[in-house]
Amino acid sequence: MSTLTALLSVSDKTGIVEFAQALHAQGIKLLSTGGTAKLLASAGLPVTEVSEITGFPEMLDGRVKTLHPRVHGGLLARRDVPEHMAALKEHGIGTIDLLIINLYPFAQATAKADCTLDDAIENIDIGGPAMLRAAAKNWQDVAVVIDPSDYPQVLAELKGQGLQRATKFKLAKKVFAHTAAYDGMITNYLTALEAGAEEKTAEVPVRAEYPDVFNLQLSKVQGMRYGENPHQSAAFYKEAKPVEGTLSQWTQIQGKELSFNNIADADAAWECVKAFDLPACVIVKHANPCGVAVGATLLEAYEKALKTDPTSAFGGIMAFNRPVDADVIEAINAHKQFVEVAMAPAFTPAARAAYAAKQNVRLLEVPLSKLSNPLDFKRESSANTLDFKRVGGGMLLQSADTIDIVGELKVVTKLQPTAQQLEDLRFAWTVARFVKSNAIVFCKDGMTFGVGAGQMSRLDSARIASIKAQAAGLSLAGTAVASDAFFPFRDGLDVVVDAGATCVIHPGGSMRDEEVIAAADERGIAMVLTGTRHFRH
Ligand code: 93A
Repeated sequence: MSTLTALLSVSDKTGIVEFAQALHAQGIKLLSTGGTAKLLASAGLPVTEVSEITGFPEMLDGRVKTLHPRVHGGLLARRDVPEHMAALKEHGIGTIDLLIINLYPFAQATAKADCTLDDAIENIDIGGPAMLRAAAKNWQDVAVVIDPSDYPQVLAELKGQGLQRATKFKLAKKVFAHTAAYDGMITNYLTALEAGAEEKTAEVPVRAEYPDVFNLQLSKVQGMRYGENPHQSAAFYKEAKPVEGTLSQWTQIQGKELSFNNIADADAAWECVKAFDLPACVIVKHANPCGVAVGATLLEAYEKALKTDPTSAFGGIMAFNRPVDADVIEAINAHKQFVEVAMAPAFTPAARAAYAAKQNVRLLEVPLSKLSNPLDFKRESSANTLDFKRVGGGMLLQSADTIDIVGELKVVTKLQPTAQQLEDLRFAWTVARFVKSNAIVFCKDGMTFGVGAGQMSRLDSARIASIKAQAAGLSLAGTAVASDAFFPFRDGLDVVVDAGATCVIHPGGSMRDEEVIAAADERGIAMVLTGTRHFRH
């Protein structure tokens, strides 16, 4: 077989020397652009600069490096078409069989606060995508690697029977997804620029309104048998660079394939359980927590969380914020609680063994963050940064609701909450953030006592929460209540106080705040305002 040629041209040079060394060891000829060539040469690799084969120096500040028939001819010529090969021969052009590229870092450049329009424009890669698309178009003859995670497979195949057709096709598909996303990113950035950005001088930073969105590069992880309902088709996509500690980094250690609803509910449970520092357990049904508790141990947290609403917890999705040991699994089994998905940063071997008989239960390990000690994780840093909502013919985009309380809590009643009540109120408030609006959450001693979710009236949510607590045999006497938004009238407050609540936390800000606060004084309870609202639709 004749010698293969690889062209390497990368902005992010991580791992490129090692990869090039491995290619060289396979007898592959190395061709490269300025900066990449310099790095490879300094590592002692024999490398030919693209400018040597084009006979042109890199010009226009590097804007024209590889845009040349000697490069594109070598990429695009079909090896099975004699006329193509004859043309290469006639013009003295060699084939390029492997292309390793990553593009100018447009996303990183535009994410910087001091990025000017000129900086953004200079970070638009032209030659890279042109080569990528050429190689991907000619995928049968050229292997094109855009993603370093593909390096090992490419090397393994080169060392074995040569690059497989299926692999080359897969690599080409990735390229078109990548260049499409790259161009989409540029379009989005330019479209979202503040008015008049083009008039600003080169020194003045220009900002797109939502720079973070441009970092989202999604790739398909799995198709699903169906979506929310059996007649809907569905797939799960993962971000190229997900925030540490978010769901998509799961490893499934047992159980059936995750369904659309499993993943949606698992996300709700995981985001909620991460909000607690103490050992915590969250049970979710239909995207709402139906039991949340903290305890000295996970076992205690689980037993408490289950008590909130054991009926709804059946078939629930459970999340824990500490490694789960066998005692928790044994307790789940003792309660005969059927679980769809259980997730934690880890399941000990004993915990796995305790669940081994129930192979249909899906167990997911999700790293809380890269920190070795799960207790060290930072609440706010491990949440998604963006939220999307699909609407007819468009999409709503917002920064995620990741903050718990901004600033200080404000006590507005004559009665001050006790230290214990304040703790219960904070716990209730944290839970309420993860309950669909209108949310009313009764809590006590680090445990939910009643959750009213997703009602069109706050009053109904309050009623439902107390009905559910009664159904679970829980007394609401002395509970703390959180409401995700203010009480528009005193009626909602009266319902929770009638049910037994002795302190309430809510954002405040209603036109009738005074009336509601007077009602709290009249009923002899403590009321605390957060100033922050947590609608969740
Ligand atoms: O400026 S470009 O748009 N014009 C080109 O002809 C070209 N060829 C490769 N950008 C070009 N590249 C890009 O240069 C690659 O996509 C890669 O990101 C980068 C590598 O440059 P260097 O090897 O000099 O560090």
